[in-house]
Amino acid sequence: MTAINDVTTLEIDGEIAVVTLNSPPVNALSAPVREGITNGVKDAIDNDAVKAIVLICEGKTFIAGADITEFGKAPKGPSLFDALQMIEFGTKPVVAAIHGTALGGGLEVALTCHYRVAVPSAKCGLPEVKLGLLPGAGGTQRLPRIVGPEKALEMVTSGSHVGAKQCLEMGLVDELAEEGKLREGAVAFARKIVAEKRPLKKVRDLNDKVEAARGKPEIFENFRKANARKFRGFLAPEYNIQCIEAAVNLPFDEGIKVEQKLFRELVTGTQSAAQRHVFFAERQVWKLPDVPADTPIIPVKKVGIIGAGTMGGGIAMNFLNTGFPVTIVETKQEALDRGIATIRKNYENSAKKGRFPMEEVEKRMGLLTGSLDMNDLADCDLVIEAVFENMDIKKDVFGKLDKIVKQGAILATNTSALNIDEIATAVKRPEAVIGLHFFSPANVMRLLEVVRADKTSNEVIATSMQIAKKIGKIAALVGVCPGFVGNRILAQRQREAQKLIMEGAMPWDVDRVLYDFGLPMGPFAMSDLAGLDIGWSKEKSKGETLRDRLCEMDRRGQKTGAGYYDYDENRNAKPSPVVEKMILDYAAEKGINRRTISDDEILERCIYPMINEGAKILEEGKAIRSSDIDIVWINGYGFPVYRGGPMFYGDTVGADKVLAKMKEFQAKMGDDFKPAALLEKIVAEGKRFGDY
Ligand code: 3H9
Repeated sequence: MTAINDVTTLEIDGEIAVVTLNSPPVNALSAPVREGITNGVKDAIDNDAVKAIVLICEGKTFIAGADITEFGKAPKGPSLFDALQMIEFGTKPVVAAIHGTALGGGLEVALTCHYRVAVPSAKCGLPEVKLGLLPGAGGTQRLPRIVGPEKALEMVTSGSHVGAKQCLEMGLVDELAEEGKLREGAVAFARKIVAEKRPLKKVRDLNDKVEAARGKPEIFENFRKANARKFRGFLAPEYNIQCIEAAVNLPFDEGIKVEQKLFRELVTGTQSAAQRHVFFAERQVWKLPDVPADTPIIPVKKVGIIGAGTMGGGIAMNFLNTGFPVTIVETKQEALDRGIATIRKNYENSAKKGRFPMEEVEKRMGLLTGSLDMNDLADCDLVIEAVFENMDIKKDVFGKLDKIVKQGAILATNTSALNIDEIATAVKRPEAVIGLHFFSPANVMRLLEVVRADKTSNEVIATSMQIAKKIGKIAALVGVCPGFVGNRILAQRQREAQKLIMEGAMPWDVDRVLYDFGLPMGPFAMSDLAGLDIGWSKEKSKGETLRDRLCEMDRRGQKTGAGYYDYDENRNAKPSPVVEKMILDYAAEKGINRRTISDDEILERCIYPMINEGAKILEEGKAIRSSDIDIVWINGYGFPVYRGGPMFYGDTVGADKVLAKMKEFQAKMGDDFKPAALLEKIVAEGKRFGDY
């Protein structure tokens, strides 16, 4: 065996050369890996004894793509293009031996090889679109030549991973090797192609499938139309489509030029920078600097939930889905029955939609026990309280739990606003108390705010993070403060949105600007969806706020057919003349001189105070890092991924510009816009939010 460089070896096995890459964790195409491929393959070609070459990887996976950390930096070492040329135009067949995931640049390397062998558990995909990119090493030109343009469109715009068996059926893989015996299988395959004198099969020369689609622009137009909602705001899906179009309409080398041009545009743009930031943020968020990695984990075998309402039921489903036995407690039989029936109905609907077989419904329901007696929670390892948002009620529940639930268990609250330190005073074991703030609908939304109270133990924190991962959530560890991280930032936007409609904008103006910015809906459409009467009471309402007046008129949102908007029978929203008049009257009553408000002002007034609040959260240590705030807002509130979250967006705009606007607004409109000390510091030091 010869070492080609630190990450590559070359071994000669009779007439077969095996080039092995070993660059943990994922054999990404860093400069040494590119060098290893180029020189390893060259040495094998130069060796007269060698008739064919196998390219294989050590560790958990085949090459999982370009090295994302290299993007945005000056290029170093041999280019990927050189490595691919060495393989494709070499004089000896190269067989890619795939295990784990051949992704992005990794699959592009494999597609440039003359043959591909994979183990059945392997997966292939071009996930660049998720990083705001397109496959820039020939993937968009080679993939459709094997799988056809329709399937290629689907793969490059979804970034989905395709299993080896399906790859075999599609022709992406030539042969499956026995699981665990990839090297033997790939070497045997290489010997076979030598013995059979098979040609050097170059994917670039396969033209049948792309030619068959030539002159059929409707393939692309229909695809664009069918996915318009999904792709809204993102650049990369459209650029990927244009590359597949080029593969269909242009000769291979011309198509490559289109791919390279569009790749360069994306890789240097802000959307891809934002999406790459999110990729790393999603991995960073699990790392807790002050909770040691070897912190003991509490074994969680049984979960208890108090409250079978919308929240409690949704939370229970997360655990049932992943095989945890759950006991759910209510105070009244009727409420318990209703809660359990809703869970069953949700599962049955999912089964009907084909998400899982009907037997699965019974399997999951079989894990659920309903009870009216809190004593049934005694042997739970984790209890999550999801009762009415009222401090006295919560403290009462925790006081009872303290007496009932076994020592060592985690006592969690799903409060979205109450002070968890105060809740913890109701028990004699405050170290066991933590916030697990699920977002509604709790069985769907990916975000979980794990809220650490003053006395929460490291064991409880580490276990909560691990449980979050098990149930498929993305968890951010945050500290106790009003609204925690997500809702605290939301409050800034809601306040400004309300002020804006008094000062001169209409609800639909504010909503349009925020929708166009990329949010799934604006604040007023969101209020209508949630219901304006949450926390409103008819008896106490005195018409003091616009919301009071809307509710008093029974305009309580979508459910009553009217709220800030009027709704038709299909729940399509229309601006409401009634609301417009109400706003004008209300503003007149309050002596507000309405003025024209620009779209820029709407956006800056709604978003910059959010960024400023994020800075306050950081300076108070209520979030570990700026990127955790981005994770919260992307996964809990639909902040557009291609803007990287509010803090990354702040860096895109520039902290200095955010600060200048906050000061300008403060001078005109007061201390709602008082800049955070950290914002001032970041600007003074010429830093970015991302540095925190
Ligand atoms: C591309 O290929 C462009 C080309 O078309 C064009 C070129 C011209 N680079 O996810 P994990 C790190 S774009 C650098 O926790 P898993 C990751 O940050 C690329 N680092 O493991 C983490 O680091 P840490 C297209 C990478 O087992 C560690 O590896 N490819 C890369 O759950 C472990 O990762 C992709 O988009 C990378 N490419 O999942 C694939 N990938 O330990 C992206 C990972 O410090 N990767 N890291 O936190 C993945 O989808 C998953 O990592 C994978 C493994 C499925 C491979």
